Amino acid sequence: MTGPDPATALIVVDMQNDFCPGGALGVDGGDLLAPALARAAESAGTVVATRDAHPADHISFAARGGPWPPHCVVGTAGAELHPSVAGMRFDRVQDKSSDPDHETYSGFEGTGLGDYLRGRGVTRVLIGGLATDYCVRATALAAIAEGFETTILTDAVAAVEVTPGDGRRALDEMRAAGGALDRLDLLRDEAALAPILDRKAGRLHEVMGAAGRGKVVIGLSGGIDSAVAMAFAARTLGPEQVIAVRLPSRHTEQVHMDDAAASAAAAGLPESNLLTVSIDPMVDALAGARPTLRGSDIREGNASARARMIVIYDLAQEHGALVLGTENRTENLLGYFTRFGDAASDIEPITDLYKTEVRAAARVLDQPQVVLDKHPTAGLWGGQTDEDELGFTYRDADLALVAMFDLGMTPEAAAERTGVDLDVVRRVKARAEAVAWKHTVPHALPA
Ligand code: VGL
Ligand code: ZN
Repeated sequence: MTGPDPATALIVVDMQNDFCPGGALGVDGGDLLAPALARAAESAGTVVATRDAHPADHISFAARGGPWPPHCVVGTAGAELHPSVAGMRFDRVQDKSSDPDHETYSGFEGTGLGDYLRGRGVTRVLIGGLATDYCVRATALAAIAEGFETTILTDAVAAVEVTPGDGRRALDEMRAAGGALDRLDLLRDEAALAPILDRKAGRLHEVMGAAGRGKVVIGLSGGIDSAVAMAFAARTLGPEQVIAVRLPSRHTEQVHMDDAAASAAAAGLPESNLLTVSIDPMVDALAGARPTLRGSDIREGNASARARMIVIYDLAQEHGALVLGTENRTENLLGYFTRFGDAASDIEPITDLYKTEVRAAARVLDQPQVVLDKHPTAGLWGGQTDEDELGFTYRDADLALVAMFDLGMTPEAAAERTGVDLDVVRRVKARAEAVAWKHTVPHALPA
């Protein structure tokens, strides 16, 4: 986005103290949106802030049977714009929902905002702010209904999530209604990932608490995914609580064993928490029972992944631990995993991070440079690299997947938006669609 476009307006929805952490209705991450909003503002000729502006006896408050605690009451500090955006230059600050007996989430309802924007020659609206599943949603749907070409900036919004998934569902609904989704940054960098890892830490504690377990076991390959999952767990639970196991086969090169050890050391694991278990006896036994196994790289690779799974689960049983998985979003969407092998786990800490983002997370977690720099490999056979096998680079795949799967773009729009070759985008899409069946484990057949 370059230079302000007079036909474009940015609507900054309800970035108020009460909707930010510490406020009456604080939204996780609401205080972190300002940099993205400021960047979006650079491309907009008009910038509008909306504010929830309730009277003290508003119908949406619990005292009157509504769903919310008192919030954004006019004249209170909670109703003020959050300090992170208070310095932005707004052409208009639009108060809304001031009628005590009427709840409205939309910045357009009864405010004259549509006429104001049209009067300034605005045809295109960008939307960010709070909250994705309430006022952003309603304001975006109203902007679409008013005839504005409407884009919701998914990295400049945050959701209340009364029910988990509400944010995603609201975005899908806005897109289905004719809105477009976009992001300031297609892939998240270190600065964006640091607070995400902090939030994941809270979730990990919750899961461990519910299961009544304090430890995790993880298979360490020497690659970046298991390094990041392990380092995140070590930082969150304490390094003594993480048992890492290297699971070499006769195909495993020494460099990966060394890199795994370097990762564990960087994460502060005591040496006694780094184990090594060869899977050769297991795979040899299987090859004895199934003599044609050795003739097929794919069969031997899958058998190896499943042998590792058995060892990891046995260690978890022995130590009263949960199994920590290592799958990233790129591998997940591309089906680049073995069902009941590397895909088997109790907890998946990085399954929402694209490969490129896992690398950024590794920097947040101070993982060694050798691990950051190496070519990703499933290590199924010597010299193998994932990118050769997939036929495109992870960076291109990540950009194409974000554009198509997170933002709902067509392959043509995705190629245009990301700069990735249309032929590569189409191949990524074809692969993701062909392997979508792998995500359901197992397929039940209700009659
Ligand atoms: C909002 C809940 C209640 C919002 C306003 O701004 O999204 N959410 N009032
Ligand atoms: Zn409200």
